[in-house]
Amino acid sequence: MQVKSFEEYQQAYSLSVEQPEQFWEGIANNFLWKKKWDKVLDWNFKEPKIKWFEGAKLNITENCLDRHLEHNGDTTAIIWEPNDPSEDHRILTYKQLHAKVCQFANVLKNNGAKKGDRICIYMPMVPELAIAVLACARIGAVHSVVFGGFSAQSIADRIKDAECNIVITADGGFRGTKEVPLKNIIDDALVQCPSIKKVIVLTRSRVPVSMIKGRDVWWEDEIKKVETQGNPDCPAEEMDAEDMLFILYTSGSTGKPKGVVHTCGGYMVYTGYTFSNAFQYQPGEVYFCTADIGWITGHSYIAYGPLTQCATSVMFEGIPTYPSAGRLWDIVEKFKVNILYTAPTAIRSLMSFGDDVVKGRDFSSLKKLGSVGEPINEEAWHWFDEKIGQGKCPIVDTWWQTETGGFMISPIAGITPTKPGYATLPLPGVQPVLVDETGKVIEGNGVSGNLCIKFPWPGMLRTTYGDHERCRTTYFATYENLYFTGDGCLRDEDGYYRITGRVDDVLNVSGHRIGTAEVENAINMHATVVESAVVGYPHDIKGQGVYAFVVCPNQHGDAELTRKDIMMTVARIIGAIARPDKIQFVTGLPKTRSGKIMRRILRKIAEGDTGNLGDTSTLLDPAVVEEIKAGAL
Ligand code: 6R9
Repeated sequence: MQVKSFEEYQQAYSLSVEQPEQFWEGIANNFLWKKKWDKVLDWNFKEPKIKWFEGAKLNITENCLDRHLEHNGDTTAIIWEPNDPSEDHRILTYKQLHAKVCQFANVLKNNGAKKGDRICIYMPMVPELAIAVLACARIGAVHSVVFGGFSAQSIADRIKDAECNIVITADGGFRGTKEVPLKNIIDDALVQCPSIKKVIVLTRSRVPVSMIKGRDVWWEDEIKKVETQGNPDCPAEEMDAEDMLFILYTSGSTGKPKGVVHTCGGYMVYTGYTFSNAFQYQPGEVYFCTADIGWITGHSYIAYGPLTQCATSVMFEGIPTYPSAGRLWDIVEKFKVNILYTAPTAIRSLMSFGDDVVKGRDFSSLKKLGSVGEPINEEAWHWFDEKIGQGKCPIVDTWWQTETGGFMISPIAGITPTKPGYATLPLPGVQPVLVDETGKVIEGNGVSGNLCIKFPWPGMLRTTYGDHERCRTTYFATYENLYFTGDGCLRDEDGYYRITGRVDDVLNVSGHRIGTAEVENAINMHATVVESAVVGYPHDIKGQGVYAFVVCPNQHGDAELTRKDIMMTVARIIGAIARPDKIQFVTGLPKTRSGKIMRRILRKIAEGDTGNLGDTSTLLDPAVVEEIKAGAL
């Protein structure tokens, strides 16, 4: 499955374009199926309809676990490093992970879970999170993992949208110096969610929590019940390749977050193939992805992808700056990490602590580095390359999205010549095109445009949960017969791709996707706010910061207090991750005569680029611009 040279990459790429079905069939044959497919691919981007490996039967957990047991049962699957370095780390071999997944799958069954049910998971980064995810997949239940930084309201929205019937959570979780009261947040969410019949609570921080009779049960008690039942195994549910595997909510330019749906067969093949190739994973290597399982990166490249390849993964509960800015390097040294996959925002943040933190460190185990989540600036790229990689580790800058399921444009480690800031070339099976505003395909090199993909790949989203039309209009209606990514991109003279960032109203704050409309809605819910407009601005560490222009004439208390009230409102409605970095109070927003907010102007002001604001003649009240400029933060 792994290409071994640039020539092999080119051959694989050509085959994947000329005979995609033959190409992917060859890749799929490397996996374990209960029954093979009748048809490799059936598709159109009009509806859209995307079906890969139709008629095939499988269970992804047999590919992640069972098939490794005979020869690699004692291989380490997960090395878990706790938030607090004085707490012991944990190791789970494939055999142990398999046993725990089966056990918890039986817990789910005992609590009424069935194939097709949607189960919400809101947990800290502990091995039980991976176990919960895999246990759902084992019995054919659809998981919907919600990142621990989201608010009760956001959780409730997601539970209602997917009509979940079970929640898996923990009493609390640790992140740096903070304790997150997960169960309390769930309790707040569930006030709005009558569909939830059971809440399974893992003990982690052991803070006092309310446990409601008949609804809430402790994870550990339920495991004991399974043990007394004396049935440690749980046969894997037979799934159709196109059965739903999971839902993961992500932000777009309008409305509430949408539930991106991935299915069993194609997603498995795609994450396994891309993990194996981009990182050139070799047996025995220790791989460390610093993401949280609550995001797609954790789903595809902590949980599923690496496990299908029998990899050894480090899973980290904490944050890179706790207890010191050397924590990631402590972990690299402690477990002799060979592959480190992290985000530009983490790199920039660690850079800012100066070279002392990296001086004298033993980075000799590192062989390959990876970056994901946002464009990596050249300064961060070079620092990563020189200070961490010691100039000897290829950096794979992997461009992809929640919707794509896995890597799309990325170097293959040690094989594709890299360039700072470039995601380089499409992986086999990926056919990118650049289009102009009118949808015309831009040919040739040395060009830029909006990034689209013109042919399906197995890991792509199939729909948005409960609203297929939304999937169509968001991704497939902007340009005919193309999947539109929402990203701008340039292709240089060598045909290398560089992602330049979102071209829609989606912000990328510390690698997290946040919709400006979502933040505006939250701000507008504050009692004294009349209206608001949210834009991004360049932020040294986060990549982008959130800048809010807020009309709020009747403030209760002084401006500073009102600012804090608004922050609190956003934290309550969405979660702390969406809190504005800057709030500027204004008397009005720049609007056209038809009432549209001219965001272009606000963006420029937020960026501090007020020299030339362009044409403001269509504004209803140009004077408001002068006021906003004068008050810019
Ligand atoms: C995997 C993930 C997707 C958006 C995407 C783009 C940005 C991700 C990138 C990158 C430049 C990279 N993005 N990786 N931009 N270079 N290597 O992050 O998924 O959370 O859905 O975000 O992130 O703008 O459209 P997701």
